[in-house]
Amino acid sequence: MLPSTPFSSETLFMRVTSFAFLASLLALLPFSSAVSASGSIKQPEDVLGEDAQALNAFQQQALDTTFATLDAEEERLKKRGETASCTRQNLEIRLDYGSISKKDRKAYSDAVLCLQSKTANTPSSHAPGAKTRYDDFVATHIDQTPFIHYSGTFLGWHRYFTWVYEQALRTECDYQGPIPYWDWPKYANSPQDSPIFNGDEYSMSGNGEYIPHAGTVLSPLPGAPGDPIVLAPGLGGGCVKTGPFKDMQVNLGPVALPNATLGPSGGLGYNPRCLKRDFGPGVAVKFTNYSAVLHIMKQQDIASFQLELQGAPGSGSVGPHGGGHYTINGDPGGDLVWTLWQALDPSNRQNAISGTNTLLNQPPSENTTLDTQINLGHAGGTNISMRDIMSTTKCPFCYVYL
Ligand SMILES: *[C@@H]1O[C@H](CO)[C@@H](O)[C@H](O)[C@H]1NC(C)=O
Ligand SMILES: *[C@@H]1O[C@H](CO)[C@@H](O)[C@H](O)[C@H]1NC(C)=O
Ligand SMILES: *[C@@H]1O[C@H](CO)[C@@H](O)[C@H](O)[C@H]1NC(C)=O
Ligand SMILES: *[C@@H]1O[C@H](CO)[C@@H](O)[C@H](O)[C@H]1NC(C)=O
Ligand SMILES: [Cu+2]
Repeated sequence: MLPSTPFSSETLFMRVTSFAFLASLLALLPFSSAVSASGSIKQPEDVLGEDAQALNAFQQQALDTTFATLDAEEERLKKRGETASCTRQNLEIRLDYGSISKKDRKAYSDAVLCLQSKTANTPSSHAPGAKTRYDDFVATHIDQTPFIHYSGTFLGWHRYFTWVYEQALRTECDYQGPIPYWDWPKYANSPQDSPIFNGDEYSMSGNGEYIPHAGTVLSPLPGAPGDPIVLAPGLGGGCVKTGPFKDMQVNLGPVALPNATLGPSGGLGYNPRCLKRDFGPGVAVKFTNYSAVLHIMKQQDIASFQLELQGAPGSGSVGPHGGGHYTINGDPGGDLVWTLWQALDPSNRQNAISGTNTLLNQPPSENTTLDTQINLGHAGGTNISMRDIMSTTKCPFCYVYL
């Protein structure tokens, strides 16, 4: 259930795709966006602000509930002589990039580089620009953007997408660990100094070279309510010259980036160029700070939750989801916040879905339900129903965020 909107569907599409992702960076990042995890591996409690502490408390509560649920399920099956497939023992823990060892960070970026060195599964008749297995994921996201943002499948689709990407890193590139995530608010003041983007050999590469430029302006339609959203310019703008991805060739896109013309074949054509980035504290501080993320966690129903996460159209906010995109020009997903939010009230939230099968219901489509099927095209995975991806501790998944 999405509110009526002051934007035309075309503008919405442009606006959403512009911050929904930058095709070039899509799969480079851990998709799971971030709320700070428990204080134990993060800053000590006493240096955390009130909002960060409140988020930690939510996270603790969510974990306690999840463990209790897992134990109860294990016990229930045991009584019937069956074994649970997801238990405390085999539960995978997704950690913040900065909380894993340097060796593991290197293993992760190596695996992504490996995926970028393998031949694509996408037929060139479908996406001539898809050259690598990594590109398969980018192409799928480009293909499906009109159905997977501001739609009922938004959260579920990104959860499954992240998981299938993780599987590809493991089965095709020998990656062992769980996929790390990017702890947004923790690094909001200075993303360029965070372990994930500081440009050292253990990072996911740094910012683009600095090129003086103005900030991006996202304007609503003439006559529409709401002021243009002016995003502060970042500290880069040019090609990435540091870290593991300094020589990366981006093949697909761009897709509706501000000041960039649409790439050939609607973004699916071959358009080789360097990897560019432009992040800085301006956008991150404004949209991905602790109070912004806390605000989302406090939403009581799924419609408000996912709307606030993406930024309500016309509200002047791009939301933490959009803020994350603009900060790094990648897809930050939202699985972590959704996972936490669900666990805070499982009986009401586990299976809650809101929205239709198209972006802001343009063109009008059916409501998304538990029976709605999603698929990831040539990226991998199977056709799977929303019902089967609502819990991160039920098959095929078995993970939590810490
Ligand atoms: C779709 O969802 C909306 C909002 O929850 C609801 O008002 C409407 O009745 C639903 N339509 C159908 C056909 O179920
Ligand atoms: C976009 O292009 C306009 C006109 O060429 C320029 O003034 C502005 O600085 C550009 N914005 C960005 C973000 O590059
Ligand atoms: C934190 O985020 C909220 C919501 O986007 C914003 O209104 C507020 O100004 C931000 N705080 C800072 C210090 O920028
Ligand atoms: C999966 O879904 C796609 C698109 O909805 C459909 O074209 C395809 O036939 C389905 N594949 C299977 C194996 O059901
Ligand atoms: Cu997306």
